[in-house]
Amino acid sequence: MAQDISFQLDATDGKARAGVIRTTRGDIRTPAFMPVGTAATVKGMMPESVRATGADVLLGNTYHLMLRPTAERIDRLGGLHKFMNWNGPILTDSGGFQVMSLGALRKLDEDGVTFKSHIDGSKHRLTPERSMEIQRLLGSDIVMCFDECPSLPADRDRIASSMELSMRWAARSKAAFGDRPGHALFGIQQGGLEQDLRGRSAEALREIGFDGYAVGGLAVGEGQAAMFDCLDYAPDQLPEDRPRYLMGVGKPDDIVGAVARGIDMMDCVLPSRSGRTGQGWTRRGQVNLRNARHADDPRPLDETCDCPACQNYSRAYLHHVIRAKEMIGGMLLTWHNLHYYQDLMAGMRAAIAAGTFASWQTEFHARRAEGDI
Ligand code: PRF
Ligand code: ZN
Repeated sequence: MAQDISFQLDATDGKARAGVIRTTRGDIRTPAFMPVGTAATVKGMMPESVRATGADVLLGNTYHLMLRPTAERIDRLGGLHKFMNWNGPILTDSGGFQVMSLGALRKLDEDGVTFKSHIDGSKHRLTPERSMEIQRLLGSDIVMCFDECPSLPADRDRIASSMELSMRWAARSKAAFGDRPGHALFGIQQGGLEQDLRGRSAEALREIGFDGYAVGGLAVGEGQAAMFDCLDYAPDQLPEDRPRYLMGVGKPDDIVGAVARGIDMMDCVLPSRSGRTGQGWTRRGQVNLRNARHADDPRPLDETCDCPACQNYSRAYLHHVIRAKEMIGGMLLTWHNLHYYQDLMAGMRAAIAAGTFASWQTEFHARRAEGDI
């Protein structure tokens, strides 16, 4: 019988944690950053290149894959890992959040949500049971509960009733998921920026019992200061011996602040999406390669980076191919950005293990304050 997924905490430094999630498809070193492979691809990257940046796990999306090419087709073709040629672990989001942000004419009721596809306008329905079925057909290693996430600001009553609905859906997700050795189910805490609602949500999830716990409902318009205020207490409300995953975050300084507050996993489209529009992320902050100041610059984007973009190409070349809309522009910047994000995670893991995370953070912020040079 397949082994269950386990979480081993190796070191803590303040609230920051370093460890490893063991899965049947390989280890996930935490704190972990998960590149987003929404449509069965991390856009512009071959899977072996994503792996070469240091990624241990990818995120896939129920919402996109159920519409195209459909979960049933991926299942017939041997599952998502085989379909996209990624043999490491895959975490899949459950679809509710993407329905609310992308789907048209959404109609929410107690049982689930009906919506129209952003691709062809066809009508679809997601419930906790159907989301669990889709994530099973995909072959996801880490399955997320079906939840609802209100955008902020929202009034307290709306946040409370939405959280309560998500907790009823969490119980239904757990029942529908069943007992699947080798596969994990994560609960998702909601409750907006209300500490007591977050506490009630955490309590409901702990009562149901999950393999890991996500902090959902953040990075939805509240700003970094408000998100950090919430993260000062939200991770502490979740079990200490399970991975804690902050969904959809973020910029490098968001990620560092989240890890400092006890978060173990994160995902974000930012390094890949912004790479395709010419944004490079380095230890000195954000660099817009479209800017004319790079047109004659023979230096690499970051002279201390050992990714292929920085080893083999100049800022002038990156500027040229981005401006000319050549495919390699987005490919090189995506590679660099994912490499930078994974370097950042590796640096934090090493600092936490060494007990030097506070000085690591000071250095991180000092470099960024200098800016691009
Ligand atoms: N729920 C789910 N997916 C998500 C979120 C959430 O709250 C967020 C919020 N930042 C991003 N992705 N299921
Ligand atoms: Zn680089």
